[in-house]
Amino acid sequence: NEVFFSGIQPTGVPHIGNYFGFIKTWINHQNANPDGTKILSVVDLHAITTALPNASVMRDNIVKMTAGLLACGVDPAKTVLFQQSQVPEHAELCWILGSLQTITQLQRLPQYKDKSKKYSKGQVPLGLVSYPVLQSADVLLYKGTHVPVGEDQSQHMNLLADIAHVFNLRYGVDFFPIPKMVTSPAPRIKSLKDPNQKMSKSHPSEFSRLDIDNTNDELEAKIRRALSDTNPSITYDWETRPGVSNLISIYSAFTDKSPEEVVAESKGLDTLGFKKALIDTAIAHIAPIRTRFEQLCNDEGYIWQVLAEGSEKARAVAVDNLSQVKQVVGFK
Ligand code: AQP
Repeated sequence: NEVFFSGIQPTGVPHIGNYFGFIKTWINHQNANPDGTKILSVVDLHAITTALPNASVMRDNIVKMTAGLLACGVDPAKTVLFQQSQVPEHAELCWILGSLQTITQLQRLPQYKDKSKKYSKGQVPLGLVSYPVLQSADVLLYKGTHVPVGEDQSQHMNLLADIAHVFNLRYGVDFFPIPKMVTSPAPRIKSLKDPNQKMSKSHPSEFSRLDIDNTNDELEAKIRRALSDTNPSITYDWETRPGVSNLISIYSAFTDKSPEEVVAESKGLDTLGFKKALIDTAIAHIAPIRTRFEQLCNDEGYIWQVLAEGSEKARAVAVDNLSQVKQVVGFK
């Protein structure tokens, strides 16, 4: 019995990195497998580990992320789409799994190292350290077998498999399946301003990313200002031309063509000409999503209703599985 589970943080509007790295993979699976179990969470408990927005910003971010997922094609009739904090069993299982983890192992993870850098010594919140344990609890609470995520999550997915294995070993049971990571064929999308960093919702510069609610003018301005170099020709080489290679890889993600095909098609274009072609492609793909997104954001009642119905369905499974976990651990 395959159970697909994944989560996305309500830390802003989804950008094309989220879309190509994760949302599109989810939607393809959702539509190709109408019968399998598919559970997708707006992980608000995770979202407070890096920033503590005030309540109205938090609510707004939950609405925007949910509307973004629906606008991209997540279908609540096929996917259980729910709000993590409304299923308290996530935090309870996180506590149990946290007792099987060492702080040293968690502090070694690259995402922790990266995100903890912005705090001064001694100020890193506990939630940031235990983030991957909560992520593991999210998946295992539903006995997830497959986790579609961007490849930037691979270390966390190794940890998840390890935690499931250690739990089974510690209690001498074959309780949790060992979940498999499902990645998108698209490479990690990099920031438009700094191709050494991934494109990210929480990056302070709007110009570092293309969001699914950007207007045509915004898309044009962002692509025009994206980092390239002084070589006018279009060639794909991450070592020497990371900015241009990122633009080629974004174009290839939009068009489902390989970077080599994109380069061959772009013969004769200079960087500006290529950017113009990318602007047209981005507008053609993003404008219809933006229109749906705006309609959905105008109907907040509908968004909260989708989440409430999803959370009720998710909770029924979570309560049952956590009760079994408690039995295994000896809490009852
Ligand atoms: N640049 C990216 N390229 C490919 N995939 C990406 N993902 C994120 N950025 C890229 C994938 O999107 C999914 C949801 O991510 P998340 O919101 O849970 O957290 P994140 O990875 O931390 O994403 P962001 O955009 O960078 O958010 P903030 O700035 O809030 O931390 C994941 O499957 C991720 O792999």
